[in-house]
Parts: sequence; C-alpha cells; structure tokens
Amino acid sequence: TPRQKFVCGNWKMFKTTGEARELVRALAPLLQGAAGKVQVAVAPPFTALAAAAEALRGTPVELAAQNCHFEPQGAFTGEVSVPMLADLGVKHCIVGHSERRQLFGETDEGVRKKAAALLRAGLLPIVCVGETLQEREAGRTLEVVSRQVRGALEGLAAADVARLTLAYEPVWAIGTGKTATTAQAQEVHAAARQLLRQLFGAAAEEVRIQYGGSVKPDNAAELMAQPDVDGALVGGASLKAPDFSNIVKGAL
Ligand code: G2H
Repeated sequence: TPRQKFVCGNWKMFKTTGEARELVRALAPLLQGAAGKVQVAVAPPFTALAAAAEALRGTPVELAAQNCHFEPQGAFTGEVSVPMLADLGVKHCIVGHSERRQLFGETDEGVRKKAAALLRAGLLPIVCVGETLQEREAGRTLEVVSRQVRGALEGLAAADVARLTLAYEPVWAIGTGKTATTAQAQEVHAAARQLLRQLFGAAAEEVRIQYGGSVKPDNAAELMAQPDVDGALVGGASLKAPDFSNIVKGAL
C-alpha cells in the first residue's frame, strides 16, 4: 500500500514562544531531505502556534494543534475552536489523547464531535486510542481499542475517514520509557485496520495508523517497518531537534 508515513511531534505543555521558534529553527534544516518523502508535523501548545507557524513558513513541516472545541464559537471559557486554529495555519489536530481522556474527562462522544468538526472545516484529525496497563493485563486490549475507534468514528463518511489519522498509544507506554514491542504494536494496528474495513470499506487502506508511546530514535525505524504502522506520534523525543529528526528518518 502506498500510504505515506506521517510523523507528528506532540509537544504537550512544553515550550514558550521563544523556545518554540528556536526548536523549529533547529529542526527545519535537519528535516530538509526527509520531509517531502515523509509527512512531518509538530503540535506546539496553543500559545506557541502563531510563533511556530511563522518559523515553519517555507519549510515542508506542517502545523498541528493538540486539542480543539467542536463548536465554531460561543460561550466556552478557556476553549479554542477549529476556525481559530485554521486561521493560524493549523492543518492537523490531535484529539482524544489519553492525557485528555484520563485527566480532563474526555469521552468517545466528545472525540467524535471534535473529529467531525475538524473534518467539516478541512482540518485533519489525529484520533488517539489505546488501552491502560490494567486493560492489557485483563486481555481486553482489542475490545477497548475497538470501542474507542467505533466511538470516535462511527457515523463519519468513508471519504472523511480516509483523510484522518489514527494514533495507537498504549497508555502504559506513554512517557514511561516502556515501548510496545513491534509485534504488540502491529497486532493492534492490524486489528484496528480490520475494524476500519468492516466499518468503512476501502477507506481503511488509506488511513494512516501512527504508533505512540516512548518512540525514540533507536526504536522508531523498527516500529515503522511494520506493515500497519504508518508513522509515529512522538512526545518527549520531539522536544529535541536531533532526536525528532532521527525518528523522522526512521520512516524512510
Ligand atoms: C504519548 C507520546 C506522544 P511519549 O503521549 O503523544 O508521548 O513519546 O513521551 O511517550
């Protein structure tokens, strides 16, 4: 399948505007060769999006946000809408990250509304799913991931689903230094794609499925060599330009 690999850096709650500019400037030259063959994006916090957009101008690296609200505007104190993100040049948006699900009460239904709002506006959702350690140990991984995929995507048109990215991030591998083995990742990615085939037919072949959870320069290439691992969502290692660029090169 000719799915282009897609690597996105999730900066989480790190980097002021000045630090964001600095990181983008360090990153751009390192990625010259690879971006173009691999789709690359960075997701700074809201406050650094404008500065990052400016620093990214003229580079092949794309801009992503980490969250959004599903209404275009309104009395939603503290929230940021999809049109506001589009206005800054944001192309992708992470939705349903496990930190948002666990720490901020985000539900499958909320994730679905956000994904739909992004697609309506022409932005591209990166929809995160993944099981906890307790769920994995209880043998419930595929059941949990299926519920999350259905919950986030059911009701969407196949043509829209084809444009989005799914990110499989086992919660026990996030920021812990524990990475899923390539076999563990491939098993879940293949099951997720099979479910997408059932729900959306041929569109499933176009959906990129990223792996996330302690992706590092030394495990990225092997993970992304799996047939259903189409890229990576990178947290900690995306905050250092050489590490992130080496991860991107692992997709080549
Ligand atoms: C998972 C990942 C990025 P890290 O949250 O989304 O973070 O690579 O630090 O485990």
